[in-house]
Amino acid sequence: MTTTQPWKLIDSTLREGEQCEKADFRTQDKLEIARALDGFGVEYIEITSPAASPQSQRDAVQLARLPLSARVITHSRCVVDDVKVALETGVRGIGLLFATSRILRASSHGSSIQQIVDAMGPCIELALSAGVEVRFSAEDAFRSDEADLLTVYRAAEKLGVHRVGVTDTVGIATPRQVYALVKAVRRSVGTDLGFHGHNDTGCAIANAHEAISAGATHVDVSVLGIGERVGITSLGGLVARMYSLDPQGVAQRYRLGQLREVERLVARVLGVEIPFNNVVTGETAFSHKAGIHLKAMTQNPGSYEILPPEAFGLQRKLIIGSRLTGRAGVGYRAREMGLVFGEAQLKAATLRIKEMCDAGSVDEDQIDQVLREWMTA
Ligand code: HCA
Ligand code: CU
Repeated sequence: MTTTQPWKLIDSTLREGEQCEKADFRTQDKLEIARALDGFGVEYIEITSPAASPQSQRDAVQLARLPLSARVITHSRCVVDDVKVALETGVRGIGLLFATSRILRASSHGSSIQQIVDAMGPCIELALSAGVEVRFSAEDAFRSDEADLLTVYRAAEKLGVHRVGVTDTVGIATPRQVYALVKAVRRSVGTDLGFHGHNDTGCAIANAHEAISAGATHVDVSVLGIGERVGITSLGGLVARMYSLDPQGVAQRYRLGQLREVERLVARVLGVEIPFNNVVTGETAFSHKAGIHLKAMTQNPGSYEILPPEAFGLQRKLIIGSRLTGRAGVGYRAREMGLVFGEAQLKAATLRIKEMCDAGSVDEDQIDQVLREWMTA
């Protein structure tokens, strides 16, 4: 299956994620997040350009020195002085970028496609001569002319970059468009290919998956998807998407049981909660409530779960105390409590629970109480 071909994760929590309104990372936060990401097993950790501020520069030096398995890379405009500053920090890769869309060329930097090609040369050569991994990304690729894109990617390939980057900077691309563009770039460039997609219309996970299907070798993600505006493809979301297609492969590569801790760490640093319905780690991600669902779940957890919670070190929850409950769920809870009900008793106890729930919210202890009372009734 094309979706299981080799692909690597570039976690950009410490770069794109720092561009999130809520993020204001202190040095210790960055070090802790980098260690946690490395523990999870991401292949790359992308950090803010050291040219951004003096503290960013000092932090980059510390991050680059951490003894991690992940490769620490940074991000840089195509400006020779910025690349020099980046190389001095000891990072092992540089992601160069230049906007190629008409709108950003006009509003952001004013360069023509030829001027972009001319500017990338010295930066790419300098980075390659330092022996680091070099990527060139066309910012806002999905609002760029395809011919312009291929011109800059081919020029970057000729200069020797290891990877070109296709970016959906504004979250405008549909999954089909991502598949088509990544395929087109793949056909005309032989380097590795990275995808970076924003989530403005909620398509970032699907888009990253389509990019992999079309031959992307690297995908940018961030913890909880944080980044500019609503952010990018989330680490947990893409891992869940890929796990559903290749459980063994994904479970071997990443320590899935650490996902929730990594997310909790980033949420704490940002001062936010993990959304209750977050993919995999949300409070309700493995909660089952309606009677029909409960019945099937007591027979086979695979009935309504494509991701086993245990694979992520989590547990499912069967919600018995609701007006939507059913006999199978109530019977299941009774058996868990060591109570054996006859059919008629179970039916009556279930009705009682539904009536109580109709009258107001009921907690687990109250349900258990009802079941105990019916046993002795
Ligand atoms: C940015 C833009 C960027 C770059 C992505 C990349 C985007 O904030 O610098 O370097 O691949 O979305 O285009 O994040
Ligand atoms: Cu971005």
